[in-house]
Amino acid sequence: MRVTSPLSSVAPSPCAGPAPNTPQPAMLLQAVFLLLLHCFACTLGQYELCKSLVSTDDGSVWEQYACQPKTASMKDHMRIKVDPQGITCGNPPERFCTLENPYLCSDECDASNPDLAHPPQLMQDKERNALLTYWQTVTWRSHPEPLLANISMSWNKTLELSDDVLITFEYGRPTVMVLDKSMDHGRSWQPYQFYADDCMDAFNMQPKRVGDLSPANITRVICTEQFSRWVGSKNDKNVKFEVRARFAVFAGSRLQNMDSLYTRMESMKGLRDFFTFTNLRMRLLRPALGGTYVQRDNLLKYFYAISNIEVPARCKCNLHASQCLMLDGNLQCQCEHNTTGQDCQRCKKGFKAKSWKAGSYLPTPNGTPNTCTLAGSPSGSNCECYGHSNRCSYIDYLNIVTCVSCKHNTRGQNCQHCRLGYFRNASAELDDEGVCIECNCNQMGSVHDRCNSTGYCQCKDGATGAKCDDCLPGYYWKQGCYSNVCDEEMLLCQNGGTCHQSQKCICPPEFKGVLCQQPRCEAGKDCNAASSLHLTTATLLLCTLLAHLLATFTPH
Ligand SMILES: *[C@@H]1O[C@H](CO)[C@@H](O)[C@H](O)[C@H]1NC(C)=O
Ligand SMILES: *[C@@H]1O[C@H](CO)[C@@H](O)[C@H](O)[C@H]1NC(C)=O
Ligand SMILES: *[C@@H]1O[C@H](CO)[C@@H](O)[C@H](O)[C@H]1NC(C)=O
Ligand SMILES: *[C@@H]1O[C@H](CO)[C@@H](O)[C@H](O)[C@H]1NC(C)=O
Ligand SMILES: *[C@@H]1O[C@H](CO)[C@@H](O)[C@H](O)[C@H]1NC(C)=O
Ligand SMILES: *[C@@H]1O[C@H](CO)[C@@H](O)[C@H](O)[C@H]1NC(C)=O
Ligand SMILES: [Ca+2]
Repeated sequence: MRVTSPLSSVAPSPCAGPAPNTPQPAMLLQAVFLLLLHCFACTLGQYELCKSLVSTDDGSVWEQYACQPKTASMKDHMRIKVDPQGITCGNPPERFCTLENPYLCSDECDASNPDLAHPPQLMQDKERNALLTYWQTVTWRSHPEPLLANISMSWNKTLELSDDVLITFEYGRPTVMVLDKSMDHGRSWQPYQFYADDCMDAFNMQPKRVGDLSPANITRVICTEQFSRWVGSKNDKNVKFEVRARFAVFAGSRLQNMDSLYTRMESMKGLRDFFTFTNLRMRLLRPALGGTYVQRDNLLKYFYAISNIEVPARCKCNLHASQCLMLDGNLQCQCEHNTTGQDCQRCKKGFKAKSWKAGSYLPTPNGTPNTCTLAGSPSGSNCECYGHSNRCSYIDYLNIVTCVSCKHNTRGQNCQHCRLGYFRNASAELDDEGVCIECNCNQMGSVHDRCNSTGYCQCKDGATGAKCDDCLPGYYWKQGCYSNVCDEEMLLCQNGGTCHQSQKCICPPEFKGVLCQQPRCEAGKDCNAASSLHLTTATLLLCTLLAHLLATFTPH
């Protein structure tokens, strides 16, 4: 693995180094301990350390804390895509004017000339010598067709916003735009904020400001008119997604009380997720107009131009890492607490005594690390239950410790087996809640409700299929499998009878028997007449009797 740039590091402080692990005089030990304590107070409130070596009378031990990476400028790591193709200006070269100087259309955009080109990467470059660089679109020549552009930003990493997203527009901010976010790498999207000079007109939404929101509805998606109005392009170029103002609702105007915010993050449903994303997308729906309507005689002054996109955020590491590094081109949490995965979202192999949990900000100021523990290690629960039980009991006469009330359909001393009627999910780890799958044996078709380790039930005669809900050839299903009475091969209905659902032959009136093999009357003209449906049971009986008598007296 190639490490290219650290995104965060623990600030050098007297407590960052390991404490002495050789025996020390008691006084010195105590001094070190006090110093360490002091340092925890100053750094751990920010969750910048995952663990620290602490000296005690029994020697040095690691203490673990909830931790998270520092905020970084995620603009440096974002992948930008602009749609539709051909929206970027300069191919072919074109002239444009500005809203301040609408009749001096002397500016030129030319993709083939580095000095006059405005490619997408100029939205995320570092500007040197105060030289403004920006991405620019084609002009609105095709009016009244709308001038639309999408800017998609992806990181291939779950991130958490830690300050305002700031998009800087040159030559005026769009009069209508939407900021979207995705939390699943672009598979699904949701609006984050609507922006318009007239929210009612553009989105049929009441205009709101973040300041209008109360703690209870701080995660509401709003439409704001604050960043879309024309105030002269020089005055305000920024479109904001306000994170700081939302934080301030809980943390105070200068964010002096972050603990209060973090406490809310734990307790208020959806608050943390509101700031979480993997992708962002801007949908630019109408450019700055510089007035109330579009001047059709000068469409060269309408376009979008963005000089910078600032996305201050931190990697989401589930409070299990204090560093997030660029490795092989992707952001990756440097997981502690024996966790692993891009977001430290799993326990490491062999550390699954309990099921994985995100770290917690609570109790403040150090939080709870929720470390993954070695299966069977004394630091975990004494008896491993793979997260399916949190109670153990000592059974005297067997001299064993066993898990009590295994959940998730598990059973066994360590909740390591599946209950009867369930089987082991081969793609799930032992500590997964979905480790046991119901056998689901067909009640009619199976001998009992248990199945083997691949989910196959034991079938009664004639039944087949993993769940015994199907019949073997030669059998038909009717709340269980029964041998065919008739079929199209061996058990053919005779004398023009037809086989009904393998269950019975439907015979022509003159024949009877399971396979219609028997004429109703073997002799006597009356019987032909008897075949008519008007016959009564009595005459039928008489007829049968006659036939029988005839058969008896026929000489051999
Ligand atoms: C922008 O993205 C939206 C959502 O995927 C899509 O419906 C729209 O067509 C896109 N617009 C452009 C100009 O590509
Ligand atoms: C996204 O990140 C994961 C984990 O680091 C990596 O395996 C995957 O290849 C990355 N995908 C892209 C498109 O870079
Ligand atoms: C949020 O709640 C406050 C008071 O509870 C209310 O005045 C305000 O209109 C709500 N905002 C939105 C966008 O619903
Ligand atoms: C796992 O966590 C324990 C503390 O519970 C720690 O002592 C140990 O060093 C960690 N192991 C790894 C491989 O990170
Ligand atoms: C088996 O486990 C996998 C991994 O946890 C899970 O995605 C899947 O839904 C489980 N299957 C069933 C049938 O529960
Ligand atoms: C479970 O039963 C099915 C059907 O009898 C069989 O094919 C399979 O090999 C069995 N699996 C095991 C692990 O015994
Ligand atoms: Ca720039």
